[in-house]
Amino acid sequence: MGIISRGFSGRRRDGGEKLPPGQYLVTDFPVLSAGPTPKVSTGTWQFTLKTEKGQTRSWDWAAFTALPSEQITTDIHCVTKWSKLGTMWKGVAIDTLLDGVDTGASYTMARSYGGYTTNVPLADLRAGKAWIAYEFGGKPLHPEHGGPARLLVPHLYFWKSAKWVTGIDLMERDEPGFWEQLGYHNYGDPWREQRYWGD
Ligand SMILES: Nc1nc2c(c(=O)[nH]1)N[C@H]1C(S)=C(S)[C@@H](COP(=O)(O)O)O[C@H]1N2
Ligand SMILES: [Mo]
Repeated sequence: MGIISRGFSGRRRDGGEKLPPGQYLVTDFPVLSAGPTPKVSTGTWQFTLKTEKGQTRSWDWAAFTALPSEQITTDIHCVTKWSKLGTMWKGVAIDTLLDGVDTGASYTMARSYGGYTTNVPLADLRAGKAWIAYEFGGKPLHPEHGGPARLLVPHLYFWKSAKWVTGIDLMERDEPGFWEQLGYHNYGDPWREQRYWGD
């Protein structure tokens, strides 16, 4: 092994670089929404986990924010080519929501207030890889960035991190979500540059 370290936070998947291929660094936090920001108050907010057999578990805001939470520091990568390093979030791990849930599903669909959907394999939401985040930079998540709460799946392109999330459906068969039907890659690994169909 060499002794030269190229990154202060360790090796990345390509062997040291922090930016996946084709990405550039931003220091601001761009807002990318396919439609208007839905008005969702914490008083009416609900999150529902639904299994492939139709069983549901729901939390209101008080119950959700009483769940064990984690601080997450992570890089994020948008398919429009901006990346932001070291973003800081607070949220509930999907593992926590799945604890004790009986499922044989391999796929999921995240559903948002306003109708946005995105599909993610269940394995990509497990093992400390994804959260429902409700704070950014120590403050409540701003509505433009998905507040009250959004899905955070930082190892995939950021369109998979559904803003204003209100549920996750567990599914036996995969289905494309909103952008995935419109030409975005079904999986979306930034390190393999899976931006569009055929990548
Ligand atoms: N509900 C919803 N979630 C969404 C989107 C959207 O339009 N609606 N856009 C996606 C895309 S393409 C990106 S890059 C990120 C942008 O998140 P940001 O606006 O907080 O940067 O949210 C993702 N989640
Ligand atoms: Mo995006």
